[in-house]
Amino acid sequence: MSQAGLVVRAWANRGIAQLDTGKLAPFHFPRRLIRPLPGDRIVLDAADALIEVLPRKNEFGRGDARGRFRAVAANLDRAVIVIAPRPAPSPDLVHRYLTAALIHGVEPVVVVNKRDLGLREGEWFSDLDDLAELGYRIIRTRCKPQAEVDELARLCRDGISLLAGQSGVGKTSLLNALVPDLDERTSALSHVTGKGTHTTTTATVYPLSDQAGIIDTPGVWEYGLWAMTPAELERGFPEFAAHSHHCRFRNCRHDSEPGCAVRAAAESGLIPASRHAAWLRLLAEQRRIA
Ligand SMILES: Nc1nc2c(ncn2[C@@H]2O[C@H](COP(=O)(O)OP(=O)(O)O)[C@@H](O)[C@H]2O)c(=O)[nH]1
Ligand SMILES: [Mg+2]
Ligand SMILES: [Zn+2]
Repeated sequence: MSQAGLVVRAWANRGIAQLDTGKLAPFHFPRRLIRPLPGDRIVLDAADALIEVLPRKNEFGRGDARGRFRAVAANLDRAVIVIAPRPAPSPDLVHRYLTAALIHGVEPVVVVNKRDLGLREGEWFSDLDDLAELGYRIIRTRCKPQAEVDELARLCRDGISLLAGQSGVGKTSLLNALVPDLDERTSALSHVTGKGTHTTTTATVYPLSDQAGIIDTPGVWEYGLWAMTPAELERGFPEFAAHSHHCRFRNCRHDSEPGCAVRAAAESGLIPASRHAAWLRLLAEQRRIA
């Protein structure tokens, strides 16, 4: 008899699934199958061996040290990009995450945490207004002195949300505020996972309901993109699309080519100059990755 479930954690050739009965089940998988990811829907046999990973609607991931794509999770409904005034975001962090989400067809949401610190956003992250103007969703939260996360909680009620962002911005604190019985879930999970596993570096799904779950991505992420073509990178800048087909050259990189309509749009304020500047930095970064 087979059983269906959701992968909540996977490492080496093992994982933990939340079965549709609600039970947590450890499973193992043969190497010939694709590696299951947190967020995957799977089928196990009666001996808890993996039979099938159901088709994914998307993957979300990052570049490794050699510039190759490494998937972190699957079947996301949104990527929650968490930033805070402390630690301040590195210059292109948000643009990188946005690009990764948009390329994979995952809705990005920028969460500005630690509102209680009272620091003016324009002073520590001047691109935020431009992102709001382009229509990217921005939600402000705080976890201290008491949590204020209602808008984010409402959004996360449906589908799978992945919390991304550099270490220290408050991802785990947000998870605590969003998942009511987090302590019990965490201890149930570590009981099934057993000792000797690097649970502090493994992405984990915390189910909220049949319909929803939140993925925390622990560990220190200096988030980097993977090697990709300029055309792929440009999918991370959808606001260029209305202009780029007026560029003189079909393969225009929107750098210093003559007749570049994207550069002209940035110079005349039709698209934010900060996004064009971010594009040029990520394009240069691609040359280093490749
Ligand atoms: N002042 C303030 N501190 C916060 C807030 N959220 C989290 N922190 C603190 O920031 C630190 C890092 O939080 P944590 O949730 O571990 O961040 P993570 O590394 O992204 O998971 C901890 O000391 C938290 O108490 C907040 O909204 N305001
Ligand atoms: Mg954390
Ligand atoms: Zn151009």
